[in-house]
Amino acid sequence: MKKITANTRRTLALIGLALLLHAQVTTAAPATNRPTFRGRLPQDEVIYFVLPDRFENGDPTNDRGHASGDRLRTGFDPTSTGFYHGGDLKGLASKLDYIQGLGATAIWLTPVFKNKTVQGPPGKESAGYHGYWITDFTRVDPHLGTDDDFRALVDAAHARGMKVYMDIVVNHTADVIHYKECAQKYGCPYRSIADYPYQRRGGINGAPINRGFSGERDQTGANFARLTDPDYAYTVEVSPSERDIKVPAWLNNPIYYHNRGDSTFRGESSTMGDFSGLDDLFTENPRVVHGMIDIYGAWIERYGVDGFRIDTAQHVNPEFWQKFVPAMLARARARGIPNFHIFGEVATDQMDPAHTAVNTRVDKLPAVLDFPFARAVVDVVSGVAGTDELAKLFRADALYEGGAEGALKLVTFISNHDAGRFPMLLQIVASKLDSGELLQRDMLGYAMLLTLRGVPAIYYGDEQGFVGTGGDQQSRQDMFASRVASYNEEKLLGTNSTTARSNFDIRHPLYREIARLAHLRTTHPALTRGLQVIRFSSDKPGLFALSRFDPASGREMLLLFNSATTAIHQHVRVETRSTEFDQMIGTCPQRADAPGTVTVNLPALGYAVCYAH
Ligand SMILES: [Ca+2]
Ligand SMILES: [Ca+2]
Ligand SMILES: [Ca+2]
Repeated sequence: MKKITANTRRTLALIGLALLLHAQVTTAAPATNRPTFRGRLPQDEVIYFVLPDRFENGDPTNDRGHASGDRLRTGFDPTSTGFYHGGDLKGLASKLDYIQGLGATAIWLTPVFKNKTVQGPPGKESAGYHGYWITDFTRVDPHLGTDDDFRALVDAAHARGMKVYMDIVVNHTADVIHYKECAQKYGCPYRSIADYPYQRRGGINGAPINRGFSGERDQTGANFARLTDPDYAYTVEVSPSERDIKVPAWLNNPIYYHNRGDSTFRGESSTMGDFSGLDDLFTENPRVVHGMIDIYGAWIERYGVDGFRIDTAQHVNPEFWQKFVPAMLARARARGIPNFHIFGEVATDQMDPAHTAVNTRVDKLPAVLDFPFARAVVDVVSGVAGTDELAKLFRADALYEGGAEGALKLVTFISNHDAGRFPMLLQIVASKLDSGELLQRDMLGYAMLLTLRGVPAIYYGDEQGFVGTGGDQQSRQDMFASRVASYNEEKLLGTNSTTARSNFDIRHPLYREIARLAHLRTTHPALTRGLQVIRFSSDKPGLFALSRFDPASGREMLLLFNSATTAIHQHVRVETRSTEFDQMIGTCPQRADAPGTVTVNLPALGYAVCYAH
């Protein structure tokens, strides 16, 4: 315990020094002998994931995106969960101390590109505060600030050795294209290729069009030159006021979209359907492939960002990623970024690693967000599953490209902006947890996230005890003083504060515990780069024990978690060379009882990190 406190204090002192003398410190990087940020591998990072609109307002003059009128024009309504609240890039840049103090080394922020301000049918409108409804892919949304604000954020992060990961979208743009057959309707059913072939207008009995186009599987320019009429499934319509709204200009041509109606997220529609009306790009067309490579390559070149999180990656055809990913990595290398990270969103609410692994094998995505990890940790920490579920998850690392070594680059999380926050998810599967026990289980979940394999992503606000009442808008609370009544009614964990006040409290028990775990992780390669060996799991709540190994020295880091509400006292196998242990976190066995075995004592819902020497 003492040792960790000393380490943490030293790290904080170094950060302070870096603030004063950052030029010298970042170029010399002396005392720690750790690589500079460009030299760190993806698995060396701890990511902080943030929605800038909900984080900090650094410039009240941009809250309405320089538009005027009511919220349907400006998008601004800080009392509504579905509209802009005023947070921006300047605000985020002003809180880098807070984020770095939490132990995060990289920031992933939701898309910064200019969005369609408001969309949705009358009475069901909401705003693009989350960034996923892009119209202009080449510039920053005016609600979030300017291109210069983004550059200042990236430069400030880099100056203190932190990375910035952009959130990008290639699957769709904002909802600008509509279908005549669905006018005035909310939703538009998917029309399949079998029922609506490309070479007939509006169904198999329609007029011949697109003569000679053989379909999306021949992804050559010659084949796509024969696709000239977009009205094979629906009659495409664009409002005159929005005909030129998209940038670059080629995006305004409906021929570059699938135009088959809403995805059911099954079969053919999974890659060719519109995501709730969002215009689904024809990503098989080589013009679209080159266009997207140009768009996102330019962001790497202009700002020197460190990685991309790819939205809705599983809804784009694999051939697209097979071309796009190597192109992005090449642009990054040319820009002096050798360890550019790319991780795709392949969402599932199941503990199904086969589902997510496919996108690393077939699409060749370097990594994906580890949704099965989130499922397993919720199930195990809530007590509805035995600790076997985690053992089963890690056994399946063999399915990913690169196997267990490749799985080190998966981005793990337990909360996010779509599914919701971890303590809320615990309450759904295991109701009637009082707030004390919920806080304990929350910390147990964070201890797993920050010590197990993968690159941990902390969802902003979790460290302030935000819980939320659901996913999506219900899980996107403000860090600055909120005016949303439903947020402000929530009971936060570990504090008497509410979201009606600004919550950047570095003394919050969750902030302090996450910081302790994150600093431990980033100062011990066993926890960032070390492979895992499972020591004990069972089909009931209780002990989950495993070891990770420093890749250089082979030193064993023993990780112990208790998901039961009773104490644990049992023997656990270790390496025979691991005869004594340093107590990094929690209560550790001091020495082996006999070669290759230790006695583990853990309190209810406790955890420990023990380093052999
Ligand atoms: Ca603002
Ligand atoms: Ca649309
Ligand atoms: Ca698609």
